[in-house]
Amino acid sequence: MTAPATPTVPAAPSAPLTPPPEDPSRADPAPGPDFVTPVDNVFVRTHLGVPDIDPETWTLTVGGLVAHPLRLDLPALLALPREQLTAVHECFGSPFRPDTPTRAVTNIEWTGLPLAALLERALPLPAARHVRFEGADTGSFQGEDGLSYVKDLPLETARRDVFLAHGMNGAPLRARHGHPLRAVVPRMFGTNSVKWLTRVVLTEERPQHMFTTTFYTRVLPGSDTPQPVRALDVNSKILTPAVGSQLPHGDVAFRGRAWSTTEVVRLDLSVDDGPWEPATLDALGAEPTWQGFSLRRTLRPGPHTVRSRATDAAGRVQPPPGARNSVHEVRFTVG
Ligand SMILES: Nc1nc2c(c(=O)[nH]1)N[C@H]1C(S)=C(S)[C@@H](COP(=O)(O)O)O[C@H]1N2
Ligand SMILES: [Mo]
Repeated sequence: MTAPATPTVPAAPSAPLTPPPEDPSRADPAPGPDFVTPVDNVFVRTHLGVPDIDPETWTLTVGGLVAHPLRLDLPALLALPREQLTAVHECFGSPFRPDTPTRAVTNIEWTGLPLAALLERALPLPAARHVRFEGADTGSFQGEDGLSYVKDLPLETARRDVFLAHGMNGAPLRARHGHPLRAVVPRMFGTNSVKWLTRVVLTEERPQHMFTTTFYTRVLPGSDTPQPVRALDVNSKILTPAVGSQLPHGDVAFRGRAWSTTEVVRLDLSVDDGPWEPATLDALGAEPTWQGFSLRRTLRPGPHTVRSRATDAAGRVQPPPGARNSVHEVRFTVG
């Protein structure tokens, strides 16, 4: 299959944004005020549906260019030393509309183990350069049948960053979030975090696939070649006031979250087209989580607008409207 430079599909079909069959009424929930997002409030993204997996027969294999191919069943995996990772989890949005903001974002406490623990046992061969991750979900997407969900990363990136999660917020993963095992790639868009993981394959070349080289590519500022959708953008989201809300009085507490691949070092708010003013911003801890921000203002009755703009330690700033991580704007009314 050859990879077009940019997706040629004009509009987003509903497939990537469709809630799973098990809960057809589920729309994107709001992440809420909690630092760790309750599982019920976490968005769900499936391209091929939720597979029916029997945990008794499920296995994970690590193969391809390795000296010692591995096959682990669930008890073997659960018996390995456990670690925790709290990380921001953001959906890139439709692969057909890479410039449209969605701000589907949450912060999750994952339980599992680093992929590196398995790679140490599998012993990658010198020719291995890339890692292919494959989920158990199969189906059709964009007219191609018999697809599975496949992503890839450079071997060194995968060895450094990929976490294999079997728990989410202290409980086993739910079916729709990848039970019994999923990849989690901190500081990257959720599309890289393959759910229902069954196969990890080390290869010399990048796999050519619908979800690796055809879709989920983007042209980043300062480049003219499409790159795989990986690193998060600097971004922020105002959570309160909620979009379109009617507040009883003008003593308003603005609150929200900011995140990036590195620490967000400044968060500015602009109220009613006024100047950017720095909000109080929580520092980034040891883990790749989101950061809270807040600012209080007393406002007159009537319609208002608030915008948020994050700046990260790498000097990246949220751009004006027109980009997927453009400044966030919320309109609300007082009185
Ligand atoms: N196997 C598989 N993994 C997948 C997907 C998928 O469709 N199949 N969707 C990806 C996308 S686009 C996102 S944003 C995240 C969503 O994870 P969640 O549904 O647990 O929030 O899973 C990723 N991993
Ligand atoms: Mo996504």
